[in-house]
Amino acid sequence: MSTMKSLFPPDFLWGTATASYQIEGAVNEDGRGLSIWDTFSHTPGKIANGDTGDVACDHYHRYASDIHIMKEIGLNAYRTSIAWSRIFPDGKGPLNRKGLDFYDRLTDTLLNAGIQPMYTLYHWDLPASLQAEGGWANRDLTQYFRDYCAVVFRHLGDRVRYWITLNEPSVHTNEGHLYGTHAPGLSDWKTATRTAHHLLLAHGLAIQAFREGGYPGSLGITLNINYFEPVGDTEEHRRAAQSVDGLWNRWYLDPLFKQRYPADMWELYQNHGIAPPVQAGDLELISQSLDFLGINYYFREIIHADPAVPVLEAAAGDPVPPLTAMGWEIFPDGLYRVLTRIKREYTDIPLYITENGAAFPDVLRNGTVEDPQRIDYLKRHFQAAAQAIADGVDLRGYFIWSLLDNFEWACGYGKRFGLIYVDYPSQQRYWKQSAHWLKDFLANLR
Ligand code: IFM
Repeated sequence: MSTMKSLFPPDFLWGTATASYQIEGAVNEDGRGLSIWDTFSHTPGKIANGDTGDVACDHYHRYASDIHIMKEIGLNAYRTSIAWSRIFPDGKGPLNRKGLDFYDRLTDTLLNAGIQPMYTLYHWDLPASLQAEGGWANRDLTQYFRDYCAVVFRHLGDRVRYWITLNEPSVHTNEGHLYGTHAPGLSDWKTATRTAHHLLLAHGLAIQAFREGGYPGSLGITLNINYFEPVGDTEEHRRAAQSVDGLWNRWYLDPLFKQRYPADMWELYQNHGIAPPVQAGDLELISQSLDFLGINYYFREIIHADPAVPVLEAAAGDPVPPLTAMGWEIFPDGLYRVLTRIKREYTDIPLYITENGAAFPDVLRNGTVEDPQRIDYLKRHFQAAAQAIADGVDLRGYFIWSLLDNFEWACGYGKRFGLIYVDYPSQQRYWKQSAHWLKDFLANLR
């Protein structure tokens, strides 16, 4: 670990990451409108155990003590998201001042604690009224998103130094619009490819609004980039891994950094009649320069050719243990490979790991959780990040998912990703051993 000390620069951001619907609760308070996650989670059968984000970690009321925990751990940054439907309850139209007030309080409390906020403008909680207008398949949403972002920038742009337009557009597109496991629960290729294109356009319009306002901070996007490897070195398996990489990674990286959709995926989608309608100027808008790129990394998947799978003709094999409670393979070298790939194939702009972490079957005993697996997980991923820095990657920060156990989407509260254990009935917070470990790690860096 001593080698790590010299490898992470002194101004490196060390934070945790969360998202509005997963922690805030208070869904009916202070004029918040419904989001697609409210409607989805209240639809029977969609979420494990019938869980909803109605109360979640009650962070809306407990943010000050949660920030106190971050300070105690020694963190200097915090990534969370702004709930669009708190600001515009219907996604557009009348502004809800009280929604902005919450993020004002949050921002000022963070800054007073010496913690830099990094705000994501969209972490999947689309105002439900906009879903009623067709959701992201409707191109008009891109303008509504721009208008919402412009208001948030105007309000907080003087104080917030780090902005992220979208969180993981690939996961929102695929889980929400292709596989139907996330809100809004749709399963349709055409809707999915339109959604992806419109999300990227919305990102482009948000950049425009930010640049026009001349705000002092920096702006990026967060992509979920996992590592896909062919099961064997044959043409068919290589092609299968390439398609999966195309669906999840390149469909976003290429337009953002190369101003075009990947030719192989475009051809595949055209052959199936599912390519999105792209208008003149769209790709220029999408590929405007960014100040940084956020990477969320979680796992490796080993891919094989499978002619039975529609469109992609590819599937993931059984993950290789050890696994997290999500069933995800623990593969720290994948983080190194993803970071160095981005530099090699796409961009030299600063990178932040905006999410990395793991769920394990944590049990609260005597006021704490013994979670050696999480400590080991973090150590090994920190080492992979340090190696990437040593090899020239301009990595500026690392955000652990997550500060608190929280609402893990379709898995509900059953999967615990936090450094801090949340006893949901009492809303008591308990430090897991990993939180103590992180505190020592950070103290030793200084
Ligand atoms: O909880 C999610 C988060 O919302 C987005 N990235 C992955 C995390 C763990 O699944």
